[in-house]
Amino acid sequence: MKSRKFIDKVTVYATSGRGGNGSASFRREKFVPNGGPDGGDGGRGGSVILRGDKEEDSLVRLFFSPHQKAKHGGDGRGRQMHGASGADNIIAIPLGTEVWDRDAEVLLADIVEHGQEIVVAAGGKGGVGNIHFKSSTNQSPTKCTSGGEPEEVTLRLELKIMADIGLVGLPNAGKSSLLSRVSDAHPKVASYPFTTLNPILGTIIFEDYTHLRIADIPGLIEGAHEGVGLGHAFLRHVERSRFLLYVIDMAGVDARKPEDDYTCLRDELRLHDASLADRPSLVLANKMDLPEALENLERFREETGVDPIQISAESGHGLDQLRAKLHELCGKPRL
Ligand SMILES: Nc1nc2c(ncn2[C@@H]2O[C@H](COP(=O)(O)OP(=O)(O)OP(=O)(O)O)[C@@H](O)[C@H]2O)c(=O)[nH]1
Ligand SMILES: [Mg+2]
Repeated sequence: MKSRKFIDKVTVYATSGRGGNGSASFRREKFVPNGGPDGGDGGRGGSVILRGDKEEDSLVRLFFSPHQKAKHGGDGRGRQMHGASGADNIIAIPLGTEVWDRDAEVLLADIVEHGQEIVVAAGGKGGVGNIHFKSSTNQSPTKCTSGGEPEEVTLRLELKIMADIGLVGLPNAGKSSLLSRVSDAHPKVASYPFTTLNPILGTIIFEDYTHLRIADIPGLIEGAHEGVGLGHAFLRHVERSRFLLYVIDMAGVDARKPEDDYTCLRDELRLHDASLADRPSLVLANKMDLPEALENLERFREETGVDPIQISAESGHGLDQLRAKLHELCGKPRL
């Protein structure tokens, strides 16, 4: 499987282009002794612009080239020649990226739509040529202005995946197994905890061609909201999911009690962000192919008052019903 570094936070140093200088020049033509001023204006400097792009899914490119510059404007010249504008530097970033001014700690923009733009460093204005300073009292002005200074800004970009559905569960609960069965993603599945080290996005495509994006995040453990384990760094990726799927290992393969797992998950989410506990959700009882699962299910129902949807990510049991339910519940998909 192609492995790719997952980068969800980067520092970017953006510098716009300087404006071109205005020119102080005089017309020189045969038989025209005092031709008057003809110095053109400088071109505007290029801006550094961030633009949301639905095809982008990582900040990895910026991670490897954090210094982003735009071109300087050209200087104005004689014969009223205007300097060329400096080209903008337009950078495509994934939807769900927060753009922060790193030093001021101010949120500049939250890029959530395809094509949404923010100018993070505006190009310097072009200087004015002496042609504009001619007046009745000054027919030969030598005055012109310099181009505007470039802007420099240090940004922090933070990607929060925008999935329709977020999978949450303890390590080994079977989240990645489920993702690989219902979506087009093929995450690594293994019998040891913390197999998944980065969030993984998959797409579920339905028969009517609508689709939902589903995010698998590394397993959460108790204390995750305080930074224990791996999941804490990724909890923010579920913040934007419209819908949560709690994946519970109902067979208790790792000698845990499923009802404790469920309580632990809800607590961790609530402590991370109180609104997450109220997010629409479904509880999935996974590993129902194992005999212990049936026994545990009774107790789980009694203790939590929740009647989970029974599935087996291994045998495929219950997955068609689950897909149908997701289709129905998530309503209009976010395209
Ligand atoms: N018997 C059975 N085993 C399952 C089922 N689903 C997953 N497993 C097994 O459980 C183990 C963990 O599965 P994963 O899908 O890697 O679990 P995960 O929740 O993604 O784990 P982390 O990435 O570590 O958080 C693997 O050995 C799977 O084969 C199931 O429905 N039945
Ligand atoms: Mg996994």
